[in-house]
Amino acid sequence: MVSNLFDIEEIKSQYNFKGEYYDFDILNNGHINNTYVLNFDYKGCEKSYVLQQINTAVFKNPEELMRNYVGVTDFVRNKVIEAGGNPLRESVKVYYTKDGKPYYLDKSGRYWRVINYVINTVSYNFPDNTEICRKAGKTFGNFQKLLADYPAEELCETIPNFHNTVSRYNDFIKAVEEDKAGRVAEVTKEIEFVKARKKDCSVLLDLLEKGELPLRVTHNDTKLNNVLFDKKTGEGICVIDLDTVMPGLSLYDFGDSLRFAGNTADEDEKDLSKVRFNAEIYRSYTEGYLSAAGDSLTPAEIYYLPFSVKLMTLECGIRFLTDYLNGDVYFRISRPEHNLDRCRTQFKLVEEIEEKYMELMGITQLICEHLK
Ligand code: GN1
Ligand code: MG
Repeated sequence: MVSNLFDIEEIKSQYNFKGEYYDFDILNNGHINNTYVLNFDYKGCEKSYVLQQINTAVFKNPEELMRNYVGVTDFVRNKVIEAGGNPLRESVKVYYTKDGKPYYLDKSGRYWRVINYVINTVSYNFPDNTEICRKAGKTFGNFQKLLADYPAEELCETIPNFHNTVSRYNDFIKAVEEDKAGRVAEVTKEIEFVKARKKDCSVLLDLLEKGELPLRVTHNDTKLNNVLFDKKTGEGICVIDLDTVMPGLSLYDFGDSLRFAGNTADEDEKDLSKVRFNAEIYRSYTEGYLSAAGDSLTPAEIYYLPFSVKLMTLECGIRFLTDYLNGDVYFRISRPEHNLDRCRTQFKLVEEIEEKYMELMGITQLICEHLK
């Protein structure tokens, strides 16, 4: 069968899949890559693989990206094995093509990769309860620790300046000046919102430059739906979506997680009265995160935890707004004002975080005292 999404016969001819292919599901949780689950019948049992088309407009060097990806997944798998875990459930595995490559470049120039499908897991777009967040915090905290001795010099920057908020701000200013899609006039309020917070954009980068925050190997895309939870035990078992594992700040990962999980509504909710920042989610995520990663963090990294949530939320809002101004060329959208709606939820959250700032500082301090 040839779907207009991918040619299964061509893909099948490249890989040693086990069993007879029968159908596929679309897994489009993310805004960037196209992801499918390929289902096979293997001796009467279902055997599935994940097929992803790498978005080369976003990841301009897919071959370097796959070098990172294999390096990181092999490293994590070895750590899981050392710890006596189950590598096929607790880590991502890249399948190689018949000619020994970790990706397949098809005739039309599209890059594909195949990875393991972890059965009996669930992921959440929305935290049903604070326990899920505590577990997500623990899982990302562990992941952070796991990568602590990864040789950072071996990693390429798959997207240069990915969480460089100053560079994101400059891209935004450029988009305003160019006004490619003729949308500037309708978003003056949002533009002013960003300009009023220009100073925030450089805070963490200045600390990094002064040597007050350490450069680490980080995930950089720590949305809740990038953790797989075991359906039976409910524990977070595997971190996925490893395209942006690069040198970065631990605060990027922490802040981005809470940007997403701390929101009481969806990232693209139109009704802003539903968008609040949930301090209880902050508390449980931070408890989980610090219980796993706390002893490897510096006091400065801990002090800036609440600030990082504000900054990563502001940065994400800036990115959505920039893309809206540029005519929606980066994030996948499914309605005309999708990026604008996303930007507005992020800015509403920034306001909420600003209001609750002292409360979040207090929660963090209390957690640290308990953990001592
Ligand atoms: C993108 O594809 P997804 O949804 O995992 C983006 C993240 C943003 C996120 C916002 C490579 O991630 O940086 O935070 O959308 N990934 C990339 O939802 O740009
Ligand atoms: Mg992602």
